[in-house]
Amino acid sequence: MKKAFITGVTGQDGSYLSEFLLEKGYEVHGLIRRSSVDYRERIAHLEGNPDFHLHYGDMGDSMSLMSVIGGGRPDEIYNLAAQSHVKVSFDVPEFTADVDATGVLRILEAVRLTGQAETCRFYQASTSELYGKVEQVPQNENTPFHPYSPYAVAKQYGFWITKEYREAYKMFCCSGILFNHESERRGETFVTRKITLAAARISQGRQDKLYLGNLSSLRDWGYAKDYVECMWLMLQNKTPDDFVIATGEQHSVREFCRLAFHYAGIELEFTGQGVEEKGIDRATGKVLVEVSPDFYRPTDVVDLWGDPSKAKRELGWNPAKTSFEDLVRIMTEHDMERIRKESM
Ligand code: NAP
Ligand code: F7E
Repeated sequence: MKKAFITGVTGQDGSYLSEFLLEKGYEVHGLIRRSSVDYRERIAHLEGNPDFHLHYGDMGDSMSLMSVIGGGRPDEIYNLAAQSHVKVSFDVPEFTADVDATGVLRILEAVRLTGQAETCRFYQASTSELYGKVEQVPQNENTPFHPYSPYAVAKQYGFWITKEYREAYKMFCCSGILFNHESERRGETFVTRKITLAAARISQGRQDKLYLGNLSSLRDWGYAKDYVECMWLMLQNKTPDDFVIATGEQHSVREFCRLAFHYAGIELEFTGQGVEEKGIDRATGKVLVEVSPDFYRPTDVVDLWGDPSKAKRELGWNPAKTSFEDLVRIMTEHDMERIRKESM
């Protein structure tokens, strides 16, 4: 039985990856932080499974990482833990650097210092945010990085230290350069989930209006459930390498919004520009979406579009499993049901 250790196990990706690995017959160990509210929503259904184990620790605490990694001797480590919100990284830049940059080093050193450099395979959750103020569209593994937020700068360290350990110590270390991936488990302050929840609430009379930031921002949005398979595929490959994981399709925040409201039964029409832009309900003429500069970022990444050819060719991964339309529909239908239940 293979043993996997997942940091960030309570997050969107950690929960899907745990399910995926348990189904493959792995013994799964996850790192959790102590919190005053001890309900771990995304993995609650897995707790009690005899092959699923949780360990207290923190990405900022080397001793806990050494203890779990040294004691458990996993075959594979998936480092998904991060302060993952780009806008929040402007408010907590030092914490973001500690967790998202130095945290990666702590894990790699824990593997090396406990004598597992030759046996343990390591996956690092890298990100399309590395391309930042993009220098090429679409982006592939050869596109230069231009990180454009404290989050992205920290993640750039994570990317390079992972590559360094691969070369210096011949460790099996891979980075997945994942473009945005969403789901019904996505954190509620990321733009997609904020929109699907608001569309559900507005259509059921539980909210009046949705305020957003840059509606013209472009993203390559995929389904998180499809993306965790790729993390695993990278660690089963013959040689360690880095891969772009994306759908190869690009859409704006505005398009996401229009489609989510459509699945919630409202046809939106956008008029105006910049902060004056509004999303109006065609049927009633009511303004349902407005722009608020509160959601603007000091520097924003606005043109992400991934080229997943290498992952398709070398890992046999299918980037077209879930279409953009299906992703928006799945998320909106989920949130329509959730709000319906909450309103009962
Ligand atoms: P997420 O839902 O925000 O989950 C982040 C996880 O990290 C949570 O389990 C969180 O624990 C944990 N964490 C944060 N700080 C920690 C600390 N100091 N010590 C231990 N654990 C800590 O993120 P996600 O969307 O699943 O993303 C997973 C990874 O992929 C992240 O590294 C993210 O930066 C990266 N990524 C995400 C995307 C995307 O579109 N989703 C794209 C590219 C890369 P709590 O539950 O206790 O907060
Ligand atoms: O923003 C714009 C915003 O916060 C997407 C993380 O998983 O993916 C995620 O980072 C875009 C940005 O995700 C609002 O300005 C407009 O241009 O959903 P987001 P993100 O910043 O792309 C990458 C790949 C990661 O690695 C990260 O961990 O949408 N936007 N209006 C808004 N964004 C938010 N959050 N809220 C708004 O109201």
